[in-house]
Amino acid sequence: MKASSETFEREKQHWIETGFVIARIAAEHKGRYSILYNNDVVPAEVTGKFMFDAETRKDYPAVGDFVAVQMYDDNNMGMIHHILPRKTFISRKTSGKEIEEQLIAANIDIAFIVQGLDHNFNLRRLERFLVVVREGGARPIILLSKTDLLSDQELAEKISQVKVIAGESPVIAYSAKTLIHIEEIKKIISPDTTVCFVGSSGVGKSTLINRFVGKELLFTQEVREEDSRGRHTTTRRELIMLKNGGYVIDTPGIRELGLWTNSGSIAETFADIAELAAHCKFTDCTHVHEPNCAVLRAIEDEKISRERYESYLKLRREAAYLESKTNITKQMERKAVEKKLSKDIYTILKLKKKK
Ligand SMILES: Nc1nc2c(ncn2[C@@H]2O[C@H](COP(=O)(O)OP(=O)(O)OP(=O)(O)O)[C@@H](O)[C@H]2O)c(=O)[nH]1
Ligand SMILES: [Mg+2]
Ligand SMILES: [Zn+2]
Repeated sequence: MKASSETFEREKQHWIETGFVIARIAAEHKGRYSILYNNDVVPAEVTGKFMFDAETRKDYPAVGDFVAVQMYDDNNMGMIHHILPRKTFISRKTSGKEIEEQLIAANIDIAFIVQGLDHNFNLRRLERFLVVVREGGARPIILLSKTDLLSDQELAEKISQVKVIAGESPVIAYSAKTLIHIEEIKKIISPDTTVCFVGSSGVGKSTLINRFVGKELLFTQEVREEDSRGRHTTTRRELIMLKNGGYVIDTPGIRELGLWTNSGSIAETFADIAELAAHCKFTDCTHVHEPNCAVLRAIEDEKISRERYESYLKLRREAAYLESKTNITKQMERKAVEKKLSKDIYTILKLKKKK
C-alpha cells in the first residue's frame, strides 16, 4: 500500500493536467475537512461519487493526505475528488472489537514517538509504537520528555534502557521547561518534511509543537499529579505548517494502539531476537518450547530480558490473530460476492423462463 515517489508524482501530474489543484488535508471533523491550499486553510468536502466509490474507512482522506481538488467560491471552498497514493502512513486497528484499519496520518517522513520520563515511561509501550510506525514506512525518532523531573543519574539510566530497544532509531531526551535539546529537535523538521507526534495523553506533544510554532496555538493541560496521566486535551488530528515550510501533525493521546501489521515490522523492531533465531536448531523454531533454541538460551543468559521476550510474543500473537481475522474477513467478502452473483444468475434464469 506504500506508494513510491514516482507513482505519487505521476498521479499528481495527471490530476493537475486534468484541471485540478493539489491540496493537503489539514484536519477532519465528522466527514468535513480542512485543506491546506496556497498556505490557507479552507473547508472542503468529498464528492458524491467519491463517497459512492469508497468501501472502507481508509478510502476516505486522512490528515496529511494530498488530494485532487476543485476550488469554488474564490478559492474559499474545495471539493475533493481523489486521494493521491500514500507514500507512508501510520495505521492502527480501530479500538474495540471491530477488525478494521484506522489511519492516524498519511505521508509522514518522521514519527516522533513521545514518552514522558514520569509515570508514563514504559518500554513495552515504546516497542509497540516502534512496530506500528515502522510498518507504515515512517522513520521513528523517540523523544523522552520532562527531563527536568529527573536527576542526572535517573535520566542516564532510563536513556540507556530505551537505547536497548530503539535499534537504529535516534533517542532524544528533552524538556519543554528547561528547553534542553529543543533546538536539536526543531532542526529535524526541515522545510518540506512532515513529522507526526504520537504518544499517550499528557506526554507533552502539543506543548512541544507550540514551542516550534512560537505561540500557544494548541491547547495544553496539566496532567494528574498522582499518576502523570493526561486529560485527553487534544481531540483531533491536525496538520500545521511551520514558518520554515516544515509540517507537523499533532494527534490526540492514544489509549490503545492495536497493531495493524504483519510479522515483518515486528522482526525489525526485535532485530536482536530475529538475529538469534538464525542459530536455533529448528528453522521453524517458535522460540517457546523447542530444544536448542538460541532465543530461550539468550534469556537464560540474561542477554535479552524476559520482559522484552514476552512483549515480542504478545505482539507476535496479536499480529497472527489479526492475520487470521483479516483473511476470514476477505473470505467472507468473497463469499458475499459469490452469493450475490449466483443470486443474480438465478434471477436472470427465472426471467428467461418466464419469457
Ligand atoms: N515538567 C515538564 N512538563 C511538561 C513538559 N512538556 C510538557 N509538560 C506539561 O505536560 C502537560 C501536558 O502537556 P500537553 O502538551 O497538553 O500533552 P499532550 O501530549 O498534548 O496531551 P494530549 O493532548 O492529551 O494527548 C502540560 O501541563 C505541560 O506543561 C516538560 O518537558 N517538562
Ligand atoms: Mg495535545
Ligand atoms: Zn528458537
